[in-house]
Amino acid sequence: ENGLDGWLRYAPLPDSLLAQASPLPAVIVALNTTSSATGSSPVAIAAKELQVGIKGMLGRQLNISTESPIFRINSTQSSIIVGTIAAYSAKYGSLNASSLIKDGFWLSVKGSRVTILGQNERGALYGAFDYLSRIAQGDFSDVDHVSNPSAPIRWANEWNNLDGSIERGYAGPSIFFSNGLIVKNLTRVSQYARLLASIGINGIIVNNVNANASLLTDENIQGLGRLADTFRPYGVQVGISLNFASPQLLGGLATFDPLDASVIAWWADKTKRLYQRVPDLAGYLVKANSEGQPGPLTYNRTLADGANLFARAVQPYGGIVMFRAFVYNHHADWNDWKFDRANAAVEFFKDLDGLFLDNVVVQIKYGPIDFQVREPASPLFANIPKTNVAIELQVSQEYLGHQDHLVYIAPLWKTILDFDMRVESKPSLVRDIVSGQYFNRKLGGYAGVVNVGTNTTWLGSHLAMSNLYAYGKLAWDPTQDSQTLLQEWIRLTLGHDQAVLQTITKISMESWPAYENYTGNLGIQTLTDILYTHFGPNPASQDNNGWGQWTRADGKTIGMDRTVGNGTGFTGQYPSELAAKYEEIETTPEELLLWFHHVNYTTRLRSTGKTVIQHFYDAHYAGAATAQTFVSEWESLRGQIDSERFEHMLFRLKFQAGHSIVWRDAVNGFYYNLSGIPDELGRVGNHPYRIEAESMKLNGYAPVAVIPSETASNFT
Ligand code: BDP
Repeated sequence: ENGLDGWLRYAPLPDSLLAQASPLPAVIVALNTTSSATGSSPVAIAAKELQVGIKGMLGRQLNISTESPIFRINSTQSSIIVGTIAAYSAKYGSLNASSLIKDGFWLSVKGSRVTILGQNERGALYGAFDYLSRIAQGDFSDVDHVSNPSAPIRWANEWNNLDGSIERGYAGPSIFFSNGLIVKNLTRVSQYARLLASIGINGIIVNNVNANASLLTDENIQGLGRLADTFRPYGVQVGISLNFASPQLLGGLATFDPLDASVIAWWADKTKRLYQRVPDLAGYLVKANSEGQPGPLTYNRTLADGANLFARAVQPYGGIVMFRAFVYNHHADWNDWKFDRANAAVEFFKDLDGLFLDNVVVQIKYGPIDFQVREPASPLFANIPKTNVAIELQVSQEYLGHQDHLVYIAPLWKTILDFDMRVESKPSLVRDIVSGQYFNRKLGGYAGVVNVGTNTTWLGSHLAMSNLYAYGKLAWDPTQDSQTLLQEWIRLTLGHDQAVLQTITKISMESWPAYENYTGNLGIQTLTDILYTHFGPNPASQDNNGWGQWTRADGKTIGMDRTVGNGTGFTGQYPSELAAKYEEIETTPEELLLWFHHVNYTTRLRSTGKTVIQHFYDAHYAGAATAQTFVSEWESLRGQIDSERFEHMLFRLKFQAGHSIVWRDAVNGFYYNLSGIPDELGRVGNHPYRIEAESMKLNGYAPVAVIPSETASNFT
């Protein structure tokens, strides 16, 4: 199996489960469709999907009918009815569906009578996928189940460039673009749409946040139209990232000032052309005044002026603007101990609260820095109650090992979604803020940076797909448990074998803690190469540059002092209860100690009594040791998983095992060199089994200086 179908394989159920299957319905009745499944609408797709899924899993060929067989709501005639509440009511008499909200569905299974009704067509499709997922997991029980999404915005962001490359993508080139244009063959796009729909994703931004203005040429607008036509039957609306300077770069205007009349007219015209070709365009995503991108600050206009420019343009068409809060100075002064990049989002956005138009949503990365292995929840979520917000999560493992390392990220996301901001000392969970519910906002939700590529595995690794699955499912219902979601995904993707279930559960649930252990502990962030690749160890690169992901490590001390009392003042951005908690070392959760405080390497941890440096050493050994077990655990599944997927993952897990040792020794060696404090267990810097390059006889090789030195043989 090559992974193309992801978790939608519809593999034949094992006999033991087949035996439990309830009697099958006779026919699939597709409401809302005029001719039988043509693939042109969500309900038609739902019917087809039910037909294919049931055939695959249960071996029965059902017919699709657009007409009901002599069916009455009370009859015992068996069938699967799929469609909208409205279509059902028109045909069979009205139904009370007041508990359904947009995109929601009702699934009723009573023996062989199955009714799947959506509040809209998209909801009907989600209901069909839900029913199929139950069958695939061997669940044949009767249900009467209403399911509504937690939030209206459940989008994927794809950082694809028009030349076909993907920023922070690890699975080959783009499925959307090549050579500056939209690709001709959209088969992969349709397959991706299917996967996204099955996890409730209803919007997709197809191009990089670092956007190229030439996406807006007439030719590319036609291409976007073809993309949108391909996504539409799956209920996924297309949106695009904009380059703020497009009126100048593409339009030839002298300015891109958001308050200039010619600029406003230019955007209005472009927006009109876009909506002419894509009437249901989801809207725009904007990265402005960040990492060199143009924005309104160039003209002394506010970020709200910038966002509202686009909000007005898309408003007549019902579009929305996702405006990113990822705005910060990347030429910061490292010598300024009061400067803190983590402060930037609140500093830029707090005073703008209430100034954004109603169709603007501020898109906030989960932590104040940038997708690190551990961050506190961004305080911005608590600071702009009069603004719609969405949370930005990253499925693509930019800082988490590029899909070459197994890291199941849902548990990390849950630490943020379940986080209580204590706004006015009341329960105020991040998930309730982003849904819009807590501050009573109309819009809100989720943006996940996915970055799939043309590789048949979509993400470059079969196991990494559990992250995409969990992302969509959490956006739908963030109260779900990450292990439960993982196990659903395992059953759907790899079948029902108990050893497979248990082993993959074990290694996946251990993977984020292990990765944190061998990369960066106690909230110091992922100690990776910060300057570009974001891959592999490079603790030295974190400091002494303008990027502001600093660790402030020297010979004796480490960590960012973010207190109000003595540091950068970041703790003061949280509501008072949390601000007080993070202000003091004693009450700061240990896993974030170095995020909030600058301490001696010899400071002792409350939990274990170990020094910070010894904790580093021990955690790196423990994390790398866990990663070694992933290989043997996986090998124990030989024969239980098809060889293609088995070998593919074995290769990656072996790489991870080796690379975790590189991480361990590089990071430990770095801090040992810096602090001069030996490892109490005598391991660091002492690896008798290692053969250093220096001890080898060189034949055709010459020594070179390796940067960073700690990744070099013998650290030189
Ligand atoms: C950083 C990435 C960079 C993105 C940026 C962003 O390294 O490639 O452009 O975030 O989110 O993490 O805008």
